[in-house]
Amino acid sequence: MKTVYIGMSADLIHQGHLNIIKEGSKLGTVIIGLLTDEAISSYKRLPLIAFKERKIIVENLKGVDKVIAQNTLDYTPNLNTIKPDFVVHGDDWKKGIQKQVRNQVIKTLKQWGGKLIEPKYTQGVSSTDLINAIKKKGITPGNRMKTLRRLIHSKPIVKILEAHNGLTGLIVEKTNIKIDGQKLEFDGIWESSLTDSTAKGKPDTELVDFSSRFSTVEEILEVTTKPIIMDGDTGGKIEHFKFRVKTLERLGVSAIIIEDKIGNKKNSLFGDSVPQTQDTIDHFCRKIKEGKTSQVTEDFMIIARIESLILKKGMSDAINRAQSYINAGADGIMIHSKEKDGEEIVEFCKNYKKIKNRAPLVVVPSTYSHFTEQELQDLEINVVIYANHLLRSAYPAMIKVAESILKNNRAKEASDKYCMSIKDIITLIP
Ligand code: SPV
Ligand code: MG
Repeated sequence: MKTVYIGMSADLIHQGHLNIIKEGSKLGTVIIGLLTDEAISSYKRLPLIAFKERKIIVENLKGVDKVIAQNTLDYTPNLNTIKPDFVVHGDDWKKGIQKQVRNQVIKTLKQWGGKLIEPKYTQGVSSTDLINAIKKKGITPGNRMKTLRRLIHSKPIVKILEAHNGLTGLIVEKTNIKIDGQKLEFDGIWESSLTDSTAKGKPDTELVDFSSRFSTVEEILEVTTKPIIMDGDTGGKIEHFKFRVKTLERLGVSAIIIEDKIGNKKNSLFGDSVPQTQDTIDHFCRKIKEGKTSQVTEDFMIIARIESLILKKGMSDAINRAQSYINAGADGIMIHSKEKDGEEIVEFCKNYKKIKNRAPLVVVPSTYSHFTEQELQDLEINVVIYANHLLRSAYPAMIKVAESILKNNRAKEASDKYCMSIKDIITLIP
């Protein structure tokens, strides 16, 4: 009996998949190399259905004899192990991002005289179109919530951009570019206390209360499907924090990040130029523990943010706190710094590697913005948050327009130079 290898994502099974399997089963025993979530998200999006579930579905399809994991987009490792007589794939991969993969498959098969069989691609049905149609319908709170954990698990680094209202939420949701056939987009949304407060003309001191912050979250939730990380400031009183965790879970928010400060909170980027008090390890650990005990789902994440470097308490304090917060049940650690060179972040990361039960690490490179995502990834950072950039870019544009109208006693110059057309603005939201 000949062996047939078929690589597939099988996120949404359609007749195209069934046709490939049927063609494969005419040739011999069919082994499906099911792409893992990591492999799929390395070149497109995170699959809607997680690997474990996709595996059960594919194992039960007619014509499939065995399903194994394909851990990379590259078929070579699996092909070298199995040495199949045939690989079957639709002929659509001759162009685009998969072209290289195809060439590699042909080269590898040649070593033992294997053959690539390419049935005609089934026109008129594509998983991407089906998924886009599903996405248009929206997402349930539970599914949205668990996406963040899945992303952290599947992607080398998760990219989060700030939003402070529905429109900026839409920008994070929809903005994408294509480089070398690969679609690049943000993975999720940071609901920033700084930008939410600033957009309301208020200081970032917990003055904008949680009722107001939650209503911003609702605005964003209504027009997006990507996971949301809530900037929870200090988390407030432990008694209140427990309720907030439940509220966020109900909404489908994926995580809250709370910072280990107490009392009159000021924005971290002021550093120690304003009075700010760090919480005790014991008290903050209690907040984490009580939050974790009160949550209803297994998916929601409580991420502990360490302010030791901001408040000049030293590296060993920061590391000590990271270990204590993880022991208290924190699902992740955010280390913050306002230094421009990023050196203390590099040092923290080196020390953090040695920590027991390492939890995902989050950074906010607002001041050390020259670090590339690859550099952060090399430091084993799991999540990067671009925390304030949509607001910081919009504000100077608005000031310019206001000044131009004053200077010219009319709007024409501002309208011509700085504004999108009336037609574009009225059709911006479909
Ligand atoms: C925020 O975006 O509100 C943050 C990050 O908490 S920072 O402004 O750097 O403190
Ligand atoms: Mg904040």
